[in-house]
Formats: sequence, C-alpha cells, structure tokens
Amino acid sequence: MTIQTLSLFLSLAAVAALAAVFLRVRLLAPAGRDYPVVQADAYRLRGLSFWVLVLVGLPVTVWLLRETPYEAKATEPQVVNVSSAMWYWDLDRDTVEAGRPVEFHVTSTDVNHGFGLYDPSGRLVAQTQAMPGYINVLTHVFEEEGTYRVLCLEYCGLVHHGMETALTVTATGGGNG
Ligand SMILES: [Cu+2]
Repeated sequence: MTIQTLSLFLSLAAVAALAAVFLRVRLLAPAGRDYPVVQADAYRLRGLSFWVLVLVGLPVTVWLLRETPYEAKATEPQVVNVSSAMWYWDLDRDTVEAGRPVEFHVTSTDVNHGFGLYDPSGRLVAQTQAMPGYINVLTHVFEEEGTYRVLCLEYCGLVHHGMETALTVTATGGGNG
C-alpha cells in the first residue's frame, strides 16, 4: 500500500469518526438529560480521549516523523551530469543509489531534446528539457532498484527513436557516491 492510499483510508476513517460524533450529538439532543449526568459522561470521555492521545497519538506522531523529507534534504544529492546531442546521451555516471536524492544536471550541445526517465516496467518517472545553453536541474529519488531507461521525449531528427541509454539504480547503501 502506498503512503497516499494509506493517507486516504486514514482520512476516511477520521471523517467517519467525526460524522459518528455529530450523529451521536444529534441523537442525544432531544433527550433533555440532566446536566450533571451529561457532565459526568463528558468528563469520562475527556479522560479517555486524553489517554488515547497519549498512548496512540504520541507513538503515531513519532513514527510519522521518520517519514519527513528533512533527512533526505540534508543528504548530499548524487549529481549526474547529462549532456545530449543528436543522437545520444552522455551521462558522467551510470549508477546511482536508491532512497537518496539524485540531481540530474541536464543540457544539450545542439538542439532541444527531452530527457525522459523510465522505470524497469516502462513507466515515465521523471522528465525535463535538455536545452542548449541551459542546465536544467531535475531532482528525483528512486524508490526501487533496477535498470532505468533514458529516452528522448522531443523529436530531434532522423535517429530520435534511437536516442537511448540506461541508468542502474542500486539498493540503498550499495553505491559509492
Ligand atoms: Cu529526440
């Protein structure tokens, strides 16, 4: 399950819980119960909420903090200088490590090309323009190891379709830079 799917289900659960509280308030409203009884109930609920917050909320918060991007940002990015020309890619390194940010510095020596990065299943995961006279910086964190393909996304002439190279993504901790 991806973090997005998990977030969706957690949000739906929270919405359902909130709806249940509103429904309960609405159902109890006409009963006209005595104040002290309601007050005792509310205080019991308040005590329970406090301990749920301490025993569940605190560990969940600590657990989620591990997922913050601060740590990733603090890590030195792995820089890959990408130069392109009709009709090839020139990468100054062909291996990067998964789980750490990779910074592609992309340029072209002749015409515009499209730097397209495809995962092992053939899905486009990141892309930027390769332009003469400019260095476009594309940051990407590879989640999975494997052989990624680099293809040209912008028609650049006769052998545009043959403009291809590979980038190997190794497991976290497996690379050397
Ligand atoms: Cu092309």
